[in-house]
Amino acid sequence: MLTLYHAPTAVCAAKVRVVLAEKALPFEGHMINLHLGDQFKPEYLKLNPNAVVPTLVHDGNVLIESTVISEYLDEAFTDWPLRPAGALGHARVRLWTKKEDSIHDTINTMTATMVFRHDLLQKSPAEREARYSKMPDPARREKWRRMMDEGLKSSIVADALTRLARHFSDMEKSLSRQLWLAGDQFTLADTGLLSFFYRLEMLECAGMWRENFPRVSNWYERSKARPSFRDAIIGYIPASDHEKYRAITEPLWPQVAAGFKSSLAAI
Ligand SMILES: N[C@@H](CCC(=O)N[C@@H](CS)C(=O)NCC(=O)O)C(=O)O
Repeated sequence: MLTLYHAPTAVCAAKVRVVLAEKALPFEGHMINLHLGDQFKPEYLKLNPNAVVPTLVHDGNVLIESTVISEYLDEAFTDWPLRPAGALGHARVRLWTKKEDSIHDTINTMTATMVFRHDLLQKSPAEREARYSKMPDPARREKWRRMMDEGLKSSIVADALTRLARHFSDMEKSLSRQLWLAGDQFTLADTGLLSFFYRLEMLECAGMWRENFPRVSNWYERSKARPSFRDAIIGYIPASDHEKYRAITEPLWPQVAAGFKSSLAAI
């Protein structure tokens, strides 16, 4: 029995839902309301001391970290493999998923400075501080304080844009040699990025790859055509979120585009 603690729009949770969908694995879902702070409740912290989603429970065993969970599922359920057989194939996939773990931070940065900041700035400084102070990791607390104070002008955003530019460039090179990121098979290297791309698209930032990386654009369109994308990502996102994100982020894109252009020139 598989139980997934997740949230509809959380990109790391969606990453695991894509793996479950690709492998046709049924699961029982428990929604954690991140806006209401369910992730900080003592009973959830016992499962995931980092106060984040996803958490997977398989036959009573608790697993955290989306990449670890994805690899676990691929190893525990061998139908519809998402890695090539053998040590070399696993290593090739691992190289991508390792990079993707650090790319998650850039998606968090762009979402927080473009959308969450818009909401949080409507709260009082004391309410904002109360929210940060619940985050178990001091570095994460500090990052949130700075992102909320500095917004898109922050050097945290400039750093995120540079890391994204490098990542797209690495993808473009890899996709010039093969169909998917780790070879000619669709693997965890690909599944790990899809919800990140969709989030950037929701933030009206798809121009980052559409205007600069044709192979990456083609890879994303092929990935989006897979049923798992519809079932595990799009199907969970309410239309109201799309409208809200578009209204907030469309006017911000020119500023992000200018920063991204400078990052591209510098890599
Ligand atoms: N490295 C973790 C990151 C998990 C993570 O940051 N999850 C976000 C959603 S994508 C979350 O739960 N955030 C809750 C919060 O910010 O309070 C993983 O890959 O599982």
